[in-house]
This record gives sequence, structure tokens and C-alpha cells, in this order.
Amino acid sequence: MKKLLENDVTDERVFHQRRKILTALGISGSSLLLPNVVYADNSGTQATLLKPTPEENIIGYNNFYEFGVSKQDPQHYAKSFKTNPWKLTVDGAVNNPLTLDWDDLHQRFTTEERIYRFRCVEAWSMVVPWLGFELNQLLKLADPTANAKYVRFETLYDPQQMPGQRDRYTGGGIDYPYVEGLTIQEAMHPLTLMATGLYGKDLLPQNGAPIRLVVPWKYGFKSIKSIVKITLTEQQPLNTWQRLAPNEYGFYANVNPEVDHPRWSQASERIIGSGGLFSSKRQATLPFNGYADEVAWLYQGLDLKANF
Ligand SMILES: Nc1nc2c(c(=O)[nH]1)N[C@H]1C(S)=C(S)[C@@H](COP(=O)(O)O)O[C@H]1N2
Ligand SMILES: [Mo]
Repeated sequence: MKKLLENDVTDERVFHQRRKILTALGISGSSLLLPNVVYADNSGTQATLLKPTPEENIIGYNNFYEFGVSKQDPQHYAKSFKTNPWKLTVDGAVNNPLTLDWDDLHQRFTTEERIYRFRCVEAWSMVVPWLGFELNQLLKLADPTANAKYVRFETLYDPQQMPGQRDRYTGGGIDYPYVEGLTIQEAMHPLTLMATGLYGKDLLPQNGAPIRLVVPWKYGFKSIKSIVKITLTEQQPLNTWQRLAPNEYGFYANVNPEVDHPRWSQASERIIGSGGLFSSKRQATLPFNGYADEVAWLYQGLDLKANF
């Protein structure tokens, strides 16, 4: 990644040290602005800086069913996944359809660092120092028409490279390609990120290289990986997990400790990287994953129990 300031961060210890220094200087996460690098805490209800999950956990404990359903599969089976050259098209209800290549995705937009909580619907969580740009930058370039009510995202379909797409068993029964969707208001929200890196480096394949969505107030499955197509639509897209199990997964998927999954509680979460395999700590799950101050207004008047 060319214009990246985090290039000089060589290891995780240095990364944490630098953050400690900034804290000591009284610089809070959300107010610190360096050229092209924004440390956005954005935690809403919690003023303290978020401590990133160790890198080895973020790149070694993954959900990416195209590469297998166990948490270690993606790191193993995505090793030689080709992410450059890449093509991302933006089409549908836009005045200016686009096709972007790998260089566009890494150079055309203002890249920042955003440290976000990440909460999977399976009740585990991490804190990830993403690199990326606001999705609204890309959408503004495409210039949505008045008919653009929703944004539909699609992952690459390439069974040759993605073993999970060849086989119902290893692919978790999903009908590929993986699809996700947001309302246009959610997509334009400044917290909604297109991530191209983490921990100061380009994304690895298991985390959704070369470009993936990050919507920090929603369950992790909304944050679709390795995107090749973005389509502005008038109708609400049918997302992969809702299609597979509509009684368990909805369109909105906002993190909500008060609405349990039919098979488990969503009131608390296991903190990945907080101990050994059997000793990790738990913490209470926050409404909208801690981003309620920023995003609750998007859902005024919406029944969040019915629209899970
Ligand atoms: N294409 C695609 N995107 C995906 C998934 C997937 O299986 N395929 N899994 C989702 C789920 S359930 C989660 S929790 C996050 C995991 O992201 P991470 O592995 O980078 O932590 O990716 C999401 N995006
Ligand atoms: Mo997830």
C-alpha cells in the first residue's frame, strides 16, 4: 500500500506503544487526525481507547465459508488466493457506473485507520485496526439516482480458487456468491467502511482481500468480503444468511443484546485473544455494538425485535 503511514509500524508492540504515547498526551481516539490516518475510537458509550485484538487472532480466527467452515480453514485454504489484479464494478441505480481496479481501490480514496469493535452473530468479538475509506466516497463517485434505496454487495464467485463454492459440505450449504445489503442511509453513514487493510498492512485473503465491507454496529456477517460488485437497487436485497435461515438472520442484523438468536443469548460475548482457548473472558454486549450515539437515529420508529 503506497501512501500508508502505518508502513513504519513493524510489529504489534510498536503499534501499541505508539497508541499509549498518544493516550498519555491526552489525545483521544476520535479527535486525533494525522495525514491520511484517523484513529477513530467512535465507541459512543465508552470513552476509553479500544485495545486492538492481537494480529495473530484477527488473521487466524476467521469466518470465510468460501474457504471452509472452520475458523482455521480460511488462513490455510486462502493462502494463494489471487487478489491482484481485481475488478470491482458499481452499477444499478447510478448516473456514473464504475469499474475500479486494485490500484484504484488502494489509491483513489482517502485511506484512514479506524479502530472498530467487531461482533460476530456467534457471540464472539474482536477489536480491529482497519485501514480503509468511507463507502460514501465511492458511492458519491458513482452518483446514485433517486431510485437508489438499497446497496447490494457481491463476493467473487470462483470455485476454482474457493473450495467452499465447489462443495455443499465444505461451503456451509450457502448458495454462492455470498450477497449482502444495506439501506442507502446505512451505506452513506461515515462509520461504514470499505477496508483494504488492517494493522497497517494490506488485507490478507482470509480477511477479505483486496476489499471488504465493515459495518461496525452490525453482526459480522454483514461485513462481506472480497467484493466484486456493488449494485444500487430499489428493492431490498436478499442477503445470504437471511436466505439460508430467515428465522435466525435478518436484513438489519444490528447488534442487539436484547434480541437473542433463537439458539443462543446475544447479551454477552467472548473476547477473542483475551486468554487461552478455554479461558477467554466475556463482556456485556452493547446496543449497536457501542455505536448507538452515532447510528440509533437511523432506526427511529423501526421495531428492532421484528427487524432483527
Ligand atoms: N464472502 C464472505 N464474507 C463474509 C463471510 C463469509 O463467509 N463469506 N463471513 C462473515 C462473517 S460471519 C464474519 S463474522 C466476518 C468475519 O470476518 P473476519 O474473518 O475478518 O474476522 O466476515 C463476514 N463476511
Ligand atoms: Mo459472523
